[in-house]
Amino acid sequence: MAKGSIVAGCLAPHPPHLVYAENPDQNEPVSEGGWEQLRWGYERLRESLKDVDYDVIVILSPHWQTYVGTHFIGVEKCISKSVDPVFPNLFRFNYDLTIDVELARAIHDQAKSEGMSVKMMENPDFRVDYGTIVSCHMVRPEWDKPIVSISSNRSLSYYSVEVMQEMMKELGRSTVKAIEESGKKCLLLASNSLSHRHFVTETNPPEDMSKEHITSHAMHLWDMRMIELMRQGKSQQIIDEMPEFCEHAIAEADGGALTWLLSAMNVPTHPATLHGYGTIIGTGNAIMEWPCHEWGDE
Ligand code: 2X7
Ligand code: FE2
Repeated sequence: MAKGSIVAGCLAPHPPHLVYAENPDQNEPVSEGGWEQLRWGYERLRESLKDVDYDVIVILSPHWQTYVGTHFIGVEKCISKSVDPVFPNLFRFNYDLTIDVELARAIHDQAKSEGMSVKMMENPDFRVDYGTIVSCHMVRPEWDKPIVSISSNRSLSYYSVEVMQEMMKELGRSTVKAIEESGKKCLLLASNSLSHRHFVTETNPPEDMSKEHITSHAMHLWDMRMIELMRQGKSQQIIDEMPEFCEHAIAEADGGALTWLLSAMNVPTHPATLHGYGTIIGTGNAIMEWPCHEWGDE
C-alpha cells in the first residue's frame, strides 16, 4: 500500500455568517449576501484545490469543546440540524455527512499510544458543531468526501497555552503518522478565526457591510503579523508567539487547531498562500493554504 499523505493544509475560518451569506439549500435563514471578500477567498481556495486528488477531510474545530481529552466522532453517518447557539438567526443548517471512522480510530489509537488522553465519540444522536460544518461547507460544498472530526481539548482553560501547544504538537505528529499508515490522501483544516474580539451587538440586517470592520488597530496588527509569518513560511515563529497571540488578540487559535495543523505538516518552512482576509462582527479571518502536494517527499 502506498504511503498516505497530507495533500494540503488550510486555515479555514468558520463564522456562520459565511454560510448565511451563501444561501445554500441546507440553511434556513435567507440573506442578501455580505462578507464577499472572505467568500471570494473561499472561491479561490476551492479553485486551487479543484484538481487535487484526496480521499478525506480531517478537521479540528474549536467549537467542539472537550475538557477530558481529545475526542473523535466515531459514528459513520451524522444527519441532523446544527443551530449556532449565538446566531440562531443566521445558522440553522440541515447536515448529512459521512465520517471516516477507520481513519478517526487510527489517529485516536496512535495518539493514545503516545500517552494522550483520547476518546471515540459513539453517541448516534451527537450534534456536530457549527465550526466543523461551516469550514467543511465553504471548502467543499458538494459534501462528497468523508470527514474526520476532531474536538478541541480545552487544555488552555485547565492549564495554559503552553500545555495546549505541547498537546497539539503531539496530536499533529500522531495525525500525520496515522495518515501515512492509512495510505489515504487527506486535506487538513484548522477551523478558526485569527483575532477574536467581536462586537456585542448585531446590525440590522446582519449583512450590512457598511458596519463591518476590525474591532481595533491592535487586532489588525496581530492579524497582519500572523498572516505575514504564514506567508513567509515561519511556522516555528507562529508557534513560539502563540502565547502572546492568544492572550493579546483573544485569538481563536487558543483551541489548538492552528498548532495541530502546523505540527501535522512538520512545521513547514514553505510559504502559505493567502486566499482572502476579512472581518466578521469585528473578528479577523484569513483563508490560507499550504499546498503540501507540491513539496514532494521531505
Ligand atoms: O465562531 C465564530 C467566530 N469564530 C467568529 C465570528 C463570529 C461568529 O462565530
Ligand atoms: Fe468561532
